[in-house]
Amino acid sequence: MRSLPSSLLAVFLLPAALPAAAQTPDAAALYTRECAACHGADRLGGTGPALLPESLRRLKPERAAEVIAAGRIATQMPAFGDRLTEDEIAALARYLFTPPAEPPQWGMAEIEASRVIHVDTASLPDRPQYDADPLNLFVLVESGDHHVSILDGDRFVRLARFKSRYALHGGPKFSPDGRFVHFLSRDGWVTRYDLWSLQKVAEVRAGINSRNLAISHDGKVLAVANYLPGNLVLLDAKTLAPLKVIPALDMWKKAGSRVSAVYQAPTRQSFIVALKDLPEIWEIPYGDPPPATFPGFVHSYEKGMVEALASHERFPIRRIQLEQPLDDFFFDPSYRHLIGASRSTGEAVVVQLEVGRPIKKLPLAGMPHLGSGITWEWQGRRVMGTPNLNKAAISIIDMENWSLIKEIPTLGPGFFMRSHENSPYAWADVFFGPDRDAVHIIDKRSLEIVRTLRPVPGKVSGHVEFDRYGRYALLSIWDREGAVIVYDAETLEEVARIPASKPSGKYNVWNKITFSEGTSH
Ligand code: DHE
Repeated sequence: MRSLPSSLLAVFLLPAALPAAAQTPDAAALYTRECAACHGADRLGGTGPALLPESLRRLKPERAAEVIAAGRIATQMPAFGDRLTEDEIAALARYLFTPPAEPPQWGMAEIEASRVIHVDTASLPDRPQYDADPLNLFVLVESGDHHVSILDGDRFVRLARFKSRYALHGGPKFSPDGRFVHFLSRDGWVTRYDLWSLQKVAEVRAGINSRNLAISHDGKVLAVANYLPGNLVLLDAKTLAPLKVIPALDMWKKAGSRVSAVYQAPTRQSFIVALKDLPEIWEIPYGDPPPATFPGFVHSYEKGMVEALASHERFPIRRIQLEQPLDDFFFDPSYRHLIGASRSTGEAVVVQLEVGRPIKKLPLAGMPHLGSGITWEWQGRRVMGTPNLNKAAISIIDMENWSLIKEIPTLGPGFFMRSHENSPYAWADVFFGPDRDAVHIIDKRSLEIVRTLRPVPGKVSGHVEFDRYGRYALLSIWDREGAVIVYDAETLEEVARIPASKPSGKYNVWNKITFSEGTSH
């Protein structure tokens, strides 16, 4: 995209630094005239993404003005620089960062009305329509041009490439047999895709601004965590029909919260919910009917839960009280313990799910990115490794006594860490700072960095996923002119390079459905 002259940029320093125009343009009218057709009259999105402060949180106001002026390459967003004056563009950008007078509504009716059925499930084939191993496929999210590719994990060729909803985030979630995969966009769109016939099956908009989704262990229910509106939405996974909307409110229904994330706890047959603004964790059993008893009824404050179960209310809430909100979780392989981190304080705590309370503060100083942690056996005990978002170190934690075993210094803070049961190595990217093109290879036995790769000097490299056998490690070059590089996981030599548009995450079907210890779930 062409960059704007600095004089113009100065005008776009929004919102506080923006000089008042002599005659302020009518931004609402401009929006209706120029933007509403694609982004919706209510700014909730249409063919283009939603344009609300919550949805634009990751965009700087000056960048929003740049996009209006110059357009966005490889999208349908045109340039308005020749049609609108500088003042008009600045007013429009400022308008997008202003909350609407009426808070937008998105409840059961809106969700149901948004549902799109692409294919009649009855017409889907009864076997994969290609000769690749359906359980060794990789689902590759290409965030540069908002596409998803399906890669054959043995031959490393694309079986399909399709347009996704705008800005997918978080790991897509697979049905337990690996046949269907579900994606979530930051705009709240859930897409169910059939990996046998390589086509979209259905879509629904579950929220306006969403965080991630989880699937029940039996593949029947999807749960979507929303910032806007602050709620958890439960969907029938097969039809994407909404089952229940649970507003994120405290016990007295006074204070509300955004929902940070939702996770599956397969051994407990429940969803675990992280709340951004309330010092609570929710556990929601999803059985139908709900179980008569539930593991962990040991505290009187769970009386509400007992009553909910007795009344056969579906999706009752068990509330686990905390000292502070926690917004990023990791689980031990038995799902008896949850490790939660607070983005605001950087603290991490261990919560025992059966007794339903925090049992230990974790000695992590660098704001762990727990969603990307992994575990392995080390000297007869289980350890977890997690990158840190604001410290150049990988933390290694003993999962029996929750002590810090080691901090491995790295070249910069990282986002993702990956390994595989059959590999002696863990891969940890450097995502921030001048060494963002580096990836460390850590020996899981010695807990030492044994190699640092710079696959494409100067370009960010990050996010690794192994194939189902642990023979290959696939790494993203995080660039619009990017690639997925396939490495031999033992020799660490490059064996293939697949061009891709800012490939963010990639997900191996087998590793996900078997809950491989080396990847996220
Ligand atoms: Fe993510 C997963 C939260 C920013 C790419 N990210 C997750 C998960 C959470 C999370 C809770 C696990 C959910 C899951 O997979 O079901 N991410 C957050 C944030 O709070 C944060 C820091 C700020 C935000 O704006 O949301 C954040 N994440 C980013 C990015 O900037 C990344 C690098 C680029 C992007 O696409 O937005 C990014 N996050 C990812 C990816 C995963 C992810 C690729 C899935 C990793 C996996 O392998 O499972």
